[in-house]
Amino acid sequence: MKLSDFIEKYWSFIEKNNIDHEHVLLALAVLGLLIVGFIIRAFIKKSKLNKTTIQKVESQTTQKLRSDTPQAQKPVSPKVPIEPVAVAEPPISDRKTWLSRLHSGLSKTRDQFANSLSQIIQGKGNLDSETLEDLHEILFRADLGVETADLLIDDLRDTFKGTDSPQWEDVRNRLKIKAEEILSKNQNEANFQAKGPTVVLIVGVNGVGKTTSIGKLAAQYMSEGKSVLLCAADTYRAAAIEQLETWSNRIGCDIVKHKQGSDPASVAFDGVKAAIARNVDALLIDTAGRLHNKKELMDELGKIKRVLGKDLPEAPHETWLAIDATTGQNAYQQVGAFSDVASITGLIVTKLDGTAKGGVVVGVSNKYGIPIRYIGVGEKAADLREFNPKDFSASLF
Ligand SMILES: Nc1nc2c(ncn2[C@@H]2O[C@H](COP(=O)(O)OP(=O)(O)OP(=O)(O)O)[C@@H](O)[C@H]2O)c(=O)[nH]1
Ligand SMILES: [Mg+2]
Repeated sequence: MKLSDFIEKYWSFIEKNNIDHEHVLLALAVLGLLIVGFIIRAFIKKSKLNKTTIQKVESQTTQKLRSDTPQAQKPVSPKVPIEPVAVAEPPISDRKTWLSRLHSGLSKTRDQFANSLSQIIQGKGNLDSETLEDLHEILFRADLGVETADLLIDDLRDTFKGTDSPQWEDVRNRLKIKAEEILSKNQNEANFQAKGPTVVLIVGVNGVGKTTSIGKLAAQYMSEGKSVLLCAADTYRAAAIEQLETWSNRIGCDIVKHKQGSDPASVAFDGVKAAIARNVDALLIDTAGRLHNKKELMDELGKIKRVLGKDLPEAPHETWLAIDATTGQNAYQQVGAFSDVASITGLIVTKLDGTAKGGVVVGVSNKYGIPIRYIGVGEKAADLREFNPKDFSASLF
């Protein structure tokens, strides 16, 4: 039908039935709007469908990629409790800085080993008894002590038995592995209290680095968010109290002190009382340097220890002996003598940066079975760090 015919028919129908034109036009407009509405709705639905399909495909692809990698992991059920990370690893840049400090701190010891050992091994057919004897002497000279040098040499003999012309690098790597094994077997967790103060008593002979180690430790603990109280129980040496006070001001922690010449046991007693009252995390007690062969000074240490336990029965929770690596063989005698009177629970080995006698760390650990808690490779606060057998052995040889 032509459009003109349709319009003609429409007019005749309208006029015949007496219908209002405006009503018809309104009905047509509503119908048109409805049709347009339907078209728009259909269009939106289609585009949503497309989006969901894209997302579905994307997630399938990601899942496939994950399952293709070797570290593929199943999704963890939300019902499974997530274990808290026990020990926060230091940031990578911080760890890198420490490793380079450790490496350069131990350079004197390492260079001595490297020069002497490589000279001995170079050009030798195998590790015969004469070569092993020479190696033994070098280890002994680096203050590893006879027993520990014996252990390392026996291990080299077994490892390289029948090996023709062993490479210096292989011998060195074997020494690293064995030293790490010796050190690791004596390590344990320090007895830090989950609740209430942990009391740490620091002892040692004169000038080994007790007070500076306490300052460095306090700075570290505080940076980890722990509250720290210092206790100046070295009432003997002139300016010892001021030295600790300077640290407390520098790092912003409190200090318990009496006058110079007062009874160190009574300062320690007050220190524990204050630590309990203020509920600090750590009480670090500095003591006077005492020669290990002076009986009355060693007896005084026994008295300090007894007093600490009066208000806090388990205190001191840790007793750390500071030894100076530069003193070499003398450090062995100090560990023996202090262990007899004060049951030492850990060692702080300082001044590893100034010596070629870094072997003392392995030797003392092996001989006395006491864990190494911290090592110092310089005078800055960041130069004292928790001991790690693997890192240490890797830098030693
Ligand atoms: N190079 C180096 N020096 C250190 C290290 N640890 C401590 N010292 C220095 O050793 C010196 C003695 O340190 P102190 O902390 O006073 O030693 P101390 O054991 O408290 O001494 P007394 O209280 O007199 O018995 C200071 O000059 C420290 O800076 C270290 O790891 N490396
Ligand atoms: Mg001191």
